[in-house]
Amino acid sequence: MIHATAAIARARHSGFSLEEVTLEPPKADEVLVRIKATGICHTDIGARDGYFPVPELPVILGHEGAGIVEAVGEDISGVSPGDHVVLSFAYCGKCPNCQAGMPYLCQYVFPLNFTGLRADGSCGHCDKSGAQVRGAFFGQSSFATYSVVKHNNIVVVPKDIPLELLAPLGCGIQTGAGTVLNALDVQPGDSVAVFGCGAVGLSAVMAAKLAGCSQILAVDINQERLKLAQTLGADVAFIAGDDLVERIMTYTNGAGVRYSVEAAGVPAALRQAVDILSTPGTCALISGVPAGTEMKLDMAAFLIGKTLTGLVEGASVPQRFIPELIAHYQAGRFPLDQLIQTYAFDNINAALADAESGAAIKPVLLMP
Ligand code: CXF
Ligand code: ZN
Repeated sequence: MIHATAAIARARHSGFSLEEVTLEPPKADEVLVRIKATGICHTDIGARDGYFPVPELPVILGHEGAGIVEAVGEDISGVSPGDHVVLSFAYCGKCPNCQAGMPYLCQYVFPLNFTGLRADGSCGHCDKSGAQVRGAFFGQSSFATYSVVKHNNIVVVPKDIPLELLAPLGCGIQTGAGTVLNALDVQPGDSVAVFGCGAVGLSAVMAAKLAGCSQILAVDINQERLKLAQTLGADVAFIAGDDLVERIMTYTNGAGVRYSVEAAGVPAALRQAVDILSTPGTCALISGVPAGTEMKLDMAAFLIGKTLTGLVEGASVPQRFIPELIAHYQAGRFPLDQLIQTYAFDNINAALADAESGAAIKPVLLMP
């Protein structure tokens, strides 16, 4: 058995408790990773609070882990003990969507990422009393000092970049940047408006800058975040409000924007993100809202060439896209370090509170 310390979610809307747990050692197709850093994403909070389909508590959450490989099962190749790795979402690799190069649309995305059980239905984690605790959240449950993962979760990364900077690439940063670079495939000269300047939205801003967009508009309710968006590449910042559509249409001389990204998780913001589109124009809906959240749109607008597309994880193949983003960071074109605030692992509840209040953009926990 592997002995680890994990932050266990035992109750909705409550802090996590740090406890000693045991994990089953890696099977033939699994890898044991010593987690050194992990980001906190709003999906962790949503899963704890019952907005995402994790069937029951207790559970070990966390899905932006990064660490060092300690052991590999006998069927594993391409990853060795000592490698630095970033962990991303789980996918089966075999279903038609995975085979077609779209692992983010894996047909088993919910069972593999949200049930808290491994693909074979086993649990793998026990607490001190021997009771089972769900793990395998996004195939990794990285709010722990050790994680046992499948090959598909793993991206091998350079050893000379601190793991705390790389951890959030596994979800939040890849989601925002991938939306702009992989899904919308913006071109130099395009205009893009980003709604919501959290880690996902700011990653979209950085990606739009990287891609050479000529007009990058940032929208948020928080002035500080808007200032940061401008430092990271936004040309202009708009404080959110009922008259936003009017203000953006005036700013764009009535033309609207070619692309918009809804990363705020607010139905009214989605409506505005569609209303400010030029024709043709495409809005990407990427915020993780609870199932059942409804939106109201003008149907007629779509007749004249507007598109609304929804996507997860920035339509990324992590093993390809994360190394690309790391290369951009190394070249000084993608300053992801600007988003990150670190906390000691045993301070996880303060980090969670700062994520919920918005005091921290991307809290990253440092494991001992
Ligand atoms: C989430 C976004 C909302 C749907 C499930 C996946 N991605 C990661 O946090
Ligand atoms: Zn996430």
